[in-house]
Amino acid sequence: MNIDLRGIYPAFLTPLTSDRKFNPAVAERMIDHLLQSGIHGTYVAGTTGEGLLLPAEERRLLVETLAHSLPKDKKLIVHVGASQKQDAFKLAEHAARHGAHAISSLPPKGDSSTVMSYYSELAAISPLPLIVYYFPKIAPHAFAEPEKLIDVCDLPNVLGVKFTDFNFYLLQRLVKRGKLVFNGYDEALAAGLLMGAQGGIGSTYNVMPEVYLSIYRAAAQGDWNQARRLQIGVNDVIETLLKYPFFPALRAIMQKKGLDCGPLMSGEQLPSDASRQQLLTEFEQVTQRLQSESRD
Ligand code: MN9
Repeated sequence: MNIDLRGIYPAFLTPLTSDRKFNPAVAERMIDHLLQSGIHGTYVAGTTGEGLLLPAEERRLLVETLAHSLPKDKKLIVHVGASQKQDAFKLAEHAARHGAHAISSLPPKGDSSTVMSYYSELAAISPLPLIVYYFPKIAPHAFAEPEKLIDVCDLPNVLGVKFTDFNFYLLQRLVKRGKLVFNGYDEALAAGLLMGAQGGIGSTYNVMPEVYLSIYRAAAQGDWNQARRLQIGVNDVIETLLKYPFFPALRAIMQKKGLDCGPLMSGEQLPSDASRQQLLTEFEQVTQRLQSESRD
């Protein structure tokens, strides 16, 4: 089986009701909105989608809702990482039963050998190919050295890596080994693509998918000047977003677009209404400039 999973994947913001239950109606509207921009698929229940904080039942409902809403040619990658590995294994089977295209997982807590045995069990059990999640900022001990990541990638049924780091040399080595690499830091998508990444997965893709698609297309055409120009523009937006509590900020922007994702499972919020207003004003100003630049 060789499905083509290359492309641009928003890390789906799990919409919740005011009592913090998964909200399928908003999820359907959100995915329709993202599909209109031409995204290739979505990555659900990861860090951005708060997969680890969602009860298993809600995670399953999220996957079922999106599997049902996505057209045949669009792809669904399901993050199955959980605090108990048995839960991750069950979620992997569930994702396969519902027509997802790949699974992914953050590494478990522990050293490189714990991580290696976890991924080898998960990859063996999973009916779907596995995308390893390399994110040294939040899992600094998972891979003691680059070779450990390469060893995990060489396991059977490991298709690729969600690569959230700025070590582009390592990224390129993974590509050279035939791995599908998704760039993970939105602020460096163009750089990741230049070094061989075949797509990107990102949280800020939710609020400006069209710009990331333009970067992807420019890169595919070898128009690196254009890719860099767009990246520099998009980074002004990211810089603005990172001044605020990040996930609440993304949700405030979606709400402004008419897509109310509700509260976060974590309970994190913007500090005040004034801060929300300030964020929305700054976002508006900085994206207006970007929009005029990104018209291809
Ligand atoms: O890996 C995302 N990471 C998290 C993907 O959500 C924790 C990125 O999209 C970053 O949020 C983004 C901002 O730093 O690049």
